[in-house]
Amino acid sequence: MTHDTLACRSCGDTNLAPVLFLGKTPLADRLLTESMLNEPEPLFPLTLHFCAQCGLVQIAECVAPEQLFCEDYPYYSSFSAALLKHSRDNVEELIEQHHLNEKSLAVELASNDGYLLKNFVERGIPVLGIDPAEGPAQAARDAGVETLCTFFTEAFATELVAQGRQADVIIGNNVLAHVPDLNGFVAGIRILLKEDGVAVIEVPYLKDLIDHCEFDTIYHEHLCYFSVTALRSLFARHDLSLNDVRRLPIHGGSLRLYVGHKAKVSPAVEVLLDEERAAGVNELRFYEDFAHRVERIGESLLELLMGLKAEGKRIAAYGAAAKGATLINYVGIGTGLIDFVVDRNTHKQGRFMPGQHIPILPCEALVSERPDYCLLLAWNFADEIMNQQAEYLDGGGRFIVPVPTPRIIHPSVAKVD
Ligand code: JHZ
Repeated sequence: MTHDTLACRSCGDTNLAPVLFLGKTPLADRLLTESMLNEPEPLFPLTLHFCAQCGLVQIAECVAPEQLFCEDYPYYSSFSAALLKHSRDNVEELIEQHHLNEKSLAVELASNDGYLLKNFVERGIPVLGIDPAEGPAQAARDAGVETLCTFFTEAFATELVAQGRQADVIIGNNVLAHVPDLNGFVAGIRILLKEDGVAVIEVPYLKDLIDHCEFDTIYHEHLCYFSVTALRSLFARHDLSLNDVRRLPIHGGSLRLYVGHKAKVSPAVEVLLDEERAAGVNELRFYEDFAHRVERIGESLLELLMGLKAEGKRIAAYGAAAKGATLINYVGIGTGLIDFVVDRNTHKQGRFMPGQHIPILPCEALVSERPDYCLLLAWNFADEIMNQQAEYLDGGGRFIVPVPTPRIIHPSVAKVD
């Protein structure tokens, strides 16, 4: 882990204000095998900081990317139907709007298991996936998506261009937050993108994180947390223009950015910048009660779970998500409260949650074991999961949503905010 002089990953300013300390937590996607349970588990501090100079929020700690993403990375995008649909719709729209054809090239940075690029492949549009995680990269290749297993950097972009590979479209979903050399990564995008190409980038939205107190989305993979204000200045530093932006519900609230060489800025950008100014997103006061709100969620969730346990109820959890690891470790939810976690991702089943060592089972365990309550760690997919778990709900099972306020969801209330 590195943490020499704390400087903003975007503008370099060293005057950063701490806003939240989540204690020392294990790596969120380092799911343990049975034989790892008796080994010491690395713990790293997790501290959120705000840069008043450019508005970027970041964690102070930087765990080596090789340690985070290369060793047995268990996250495979294709296990959520909602995410697959979201990605397909994105691709369809890009093909239409940019008249992509068999002479175009679509590159995805952090292409994972090919969940998105396969849609271009189906339409006969050449693709290139880039992802450092061997397992997901191999799954993408098996699905017919050309994938290079490596990190995307400025130097790598230069190499691709030297080979004659420049992109009409660059997709980068949920990757910008993961990159230690943020400026090098964006410089790479500028190099790889054709003169009239578009970079389409999705990031979880900082304003949603703070407004809905989604503190569990903070973990060591996520180095940065972005506002439109911070993003615009990041791209401008590399002569790229943030031309359009949309707010999307995915992952608890995200931004989709459309970035190009030439400035053609839609009014939506100014609207969001105004909203951020009005809400004070670029000022420290916006973050001042965040730590206190996080603490209250932790206390009230613990109280809720302990109360149910005292009544003799059995509790499980749904989703061995990275955010679930932050939640259970920060709050201190272990095997005394939760019997098991279920997850559809076959690469996660049979493993144990980091820190708390709760076993991960297939989703069928909810019906066969019939826990009275199920803590929804993957709350961002609440609708999809509740629809899929009709049998558990019909049998009297109930879900608990942890954020923004811990509460038991009744089946009639299918929609979760
Ligand atoms: P999910 C991921 O974080 C990974 P995580 C990453 N760190 C990132 O940046 C963010 O997303 C944005 C399972 N599941 O995707 C699949 C079911 O079992 O919310 C996952 O293990 N059944 C790169 O890990 C987990 O839940 C289902 O029906 O916090 C969800 O994890 C569905 C829909 C999901 O994100």
